[in-house]
Amino acid sequence: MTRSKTWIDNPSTPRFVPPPGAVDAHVHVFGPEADFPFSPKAKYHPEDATPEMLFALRDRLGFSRNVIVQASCHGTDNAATLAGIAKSNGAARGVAVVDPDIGMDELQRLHAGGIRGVRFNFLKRLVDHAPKDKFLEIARQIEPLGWHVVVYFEADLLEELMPFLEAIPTIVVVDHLGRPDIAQGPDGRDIAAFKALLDTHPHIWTKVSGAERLSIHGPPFDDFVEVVRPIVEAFPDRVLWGTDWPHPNMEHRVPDDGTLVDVIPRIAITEELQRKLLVTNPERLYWRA
Ligand code: 0GY
Repeated sequence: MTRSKTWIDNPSTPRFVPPPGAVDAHVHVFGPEADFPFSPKAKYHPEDATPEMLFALRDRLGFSRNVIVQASCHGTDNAATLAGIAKSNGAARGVAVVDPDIGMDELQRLHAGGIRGVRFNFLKRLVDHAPKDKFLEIARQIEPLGWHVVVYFEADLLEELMPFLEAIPTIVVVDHLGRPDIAQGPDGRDIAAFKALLDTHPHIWTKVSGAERLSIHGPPFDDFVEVVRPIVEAFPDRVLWGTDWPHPNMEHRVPDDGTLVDVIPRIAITEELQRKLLVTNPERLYWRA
């Protein structure tokens, strides 16, 4: 398999200047493969995207901190994510992917290494199995640690997942707004169903990320802004934002991270909304202790 490269080395410098302490709350590290081989079950084979590259990007974009989310290509071996956090001098925390038989000792080890959540991935193109009963077992185990759950699914699964999401005893953060069809517009079926979910479930948060994945028309992502700005304004205390660098599986449309950052002041139009989105909300989930 050819190794895929899904990021640009010299993204533009954004016009938007993030507030002090800003967190890019959805990034990954890949490898380096020589130290941290990919899972035999990985569905893509990326080039190395190292912590050093991540921190250089963070500085270029004007962010202070990162949340490193375990990517599916590393399976349930969180070593690359932990190594990234360890190299950050306290400027990164992480989200792990774990098996249900993990046990409290290993969870404590992950906590000491900066992990503050677990991710459940429902995308068939990324994982072979998404066992809800096992995921709930994991959610019950991580609750006493004060962690939360990150869930990645697409809009057509939302209705089926409702009882599962309701049964999770911790805060739940949905990746990329549950991937609505943006072509339906701000009053479309998908985003209306997702908004109803947030309206009726105060424990559910969302990452208002993924402009490059969800937009039909691409930069400057007007269609994404039109759909997502009302979500930020309706749920200002339950939203996070991330670049999603190094943008797994985006080889067909590799984004410019600077352009992505310039979407922020268009979906969070006041300084207060920007501070909540980039500082206060991620601090609550990742830097409480
Ligand atoms: C993302 C999106 C994707 C990949 C993964 O864990 C992963 O491999 O999350 C995707 O391909 O949509 O958020 O990174």
